[in-house]
Amino acid sequence: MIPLLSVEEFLTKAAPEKTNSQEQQQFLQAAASIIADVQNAGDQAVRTYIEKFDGKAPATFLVTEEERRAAWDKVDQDVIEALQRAAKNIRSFHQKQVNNSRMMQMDEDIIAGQLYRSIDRVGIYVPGGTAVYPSSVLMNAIPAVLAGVNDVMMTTPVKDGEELDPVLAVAADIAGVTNIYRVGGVQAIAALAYGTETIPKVDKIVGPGNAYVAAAKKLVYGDVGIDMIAGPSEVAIIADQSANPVFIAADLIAQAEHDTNARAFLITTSAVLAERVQQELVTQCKELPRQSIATTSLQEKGAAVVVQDLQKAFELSNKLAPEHLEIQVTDPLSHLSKVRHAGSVFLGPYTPEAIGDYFAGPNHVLPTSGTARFSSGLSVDDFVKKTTYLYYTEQALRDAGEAVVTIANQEQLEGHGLAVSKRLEEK
Ligand code: HSO
Ligand code: ZN
Repeated sequence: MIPLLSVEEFLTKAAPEKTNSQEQQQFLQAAASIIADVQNAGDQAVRTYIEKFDGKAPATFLVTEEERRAAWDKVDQDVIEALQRAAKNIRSFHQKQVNNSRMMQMDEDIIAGQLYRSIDRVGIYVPGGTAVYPSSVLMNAIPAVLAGVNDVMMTTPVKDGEELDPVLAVAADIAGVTNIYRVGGVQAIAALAYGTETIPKVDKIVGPGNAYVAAAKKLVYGDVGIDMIAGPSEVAIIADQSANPVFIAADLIAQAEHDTNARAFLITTSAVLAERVQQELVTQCKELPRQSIATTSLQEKGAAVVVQDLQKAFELSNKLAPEHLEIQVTDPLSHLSKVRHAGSVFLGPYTPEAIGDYFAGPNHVLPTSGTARFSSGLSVDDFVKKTTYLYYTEQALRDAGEAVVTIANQEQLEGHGLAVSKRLEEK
């Protein structure tokens, strides 16, 4: 079910796909022409592309207050309560990331510091189609609201101009989203980046999307900020002989059911466990509504490998830098220090990735495709900028003056040196 490979084969299969492939170039080209049209023709172009890709366009893009209120009656009470509980956990985890501005007395005559200021307006892209994830609304919007962002603009596609999925409206309310627009795809990214008559321009766009949306985010980056370019979701599970094959198979399947490109990897020190996981995968897939997606992704994108010891297991995992890493071994916490690169780590048999996807508190918007080597999951930091500041007294400048003039002369920027020495000559 999941191919059992040698270490070399495993590393080749688990290596992320290149982002500058020919296919990628096609996505970029298609996105670029839609973006240019939206820049030129605003709402009219957005409408044309919705009609082209999503069927009928909605009468108005903005979801009204009444529609948002009415959505609450259309969602089951237990769903609302579960989302509220999840939001509370996500809020309390992210609350601890809120950094306060800092003032530092460097020495008697110098004050330096950092101002933390939130971004004014952000756009949250929420995918539609089969992947309607209220959990992603919470994960994207809650850190923005905690950071102090004033306007949180959410865009999401709807089918044939119909009403917004009410669960997304409820999640948006719980998370504190300001406006919701019924627009998806590249046209939504373009509208957020450059503004149209009805959709205001934002300063940063966050949230996952398909390959076209990812290409569009790449193209608008620089004119606006973006969180990351999301690739297919991944999990790597490190397991020893003590791990429970039922749990491991369930977690591999949970990953694989996302879509046929999702990637699930097992790295184990036990050949017996690998074999039992295989059997479990077959059994558990039989009962799964998304059986065909899960089996395709396990077979085509997944891989398992048996290694000689946990040291080697972590070495492989660090090479992958997986989005999610589960550590299902005896005394899992004692191995945390071996993790060098991973988006988010799940320790022990009772911490499935699913608890993090939905509920526990850490963000589920995480770096994929090996980008955990150099980047992090979404957090409050994504919605703040830091402005540094300085205050020097005359004495402090006098103490520094000579060194500054020396460097200025070395760079042949005499004016810089003069900006210091003029002040010191005055008296
Ligand atoms: N595993 C996804 C998040 C998600 N799962 C949303 C279910 N819904 C990426 O971390
Ligand atoms: Zn998931």
